[in-house]
Amino acid sequence: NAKIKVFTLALLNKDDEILLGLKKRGLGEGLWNGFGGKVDPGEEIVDAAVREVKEECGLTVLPTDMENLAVIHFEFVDDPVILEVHVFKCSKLAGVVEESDEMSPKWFPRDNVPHSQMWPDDEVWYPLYLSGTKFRAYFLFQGYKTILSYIIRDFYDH
Ligand code: 8OG
Repeated sequence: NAKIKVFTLALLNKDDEILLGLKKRGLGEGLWNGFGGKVDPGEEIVDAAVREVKEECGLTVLPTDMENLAVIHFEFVDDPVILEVHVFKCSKLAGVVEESDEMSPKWFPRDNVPHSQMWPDDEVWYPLYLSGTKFRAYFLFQGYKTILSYIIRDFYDH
């Protein structure tokens, strides 16, 4: 009787750079990450991704410009809640980057992001993002820092 909570995560590119935000509160506080959050009841996942980008860094993106790069499931030992994170890639950005209550945004070279201050699983799948390889993944965590096991497979394998 696991309960699935659906989240979005947007990786925003401009030339050879990626925009990351330093999370100021909540889950992942103190870590650099893409922009995203919980999908509201009845909301399309891609629309939630677009909304969260606007709320967290001020940029405007279009649903049609969001490429669904990955779906990642996270399970935490002794926690019945499974996180299902839909990862989108977008390189058509409009507007001006602004700090929000939740995130302090900063551009990084795409091939030089601060992995020691990011979720530990990111280092595992980031190369797939860099090479544009769509994937599905599952990570089993103990707490928020230790990965006990993981599986990565092709996006189109079922
Ligand atoms: O609403 P809130 O900001 O708390 O949503 C959490 C965000 O963090 C959401 O965008 C999904 C994202 N997220 C996780 N786990 C992981 C993870 O292991 N790696 C990365 N990169 N993002 C994650 O919830």
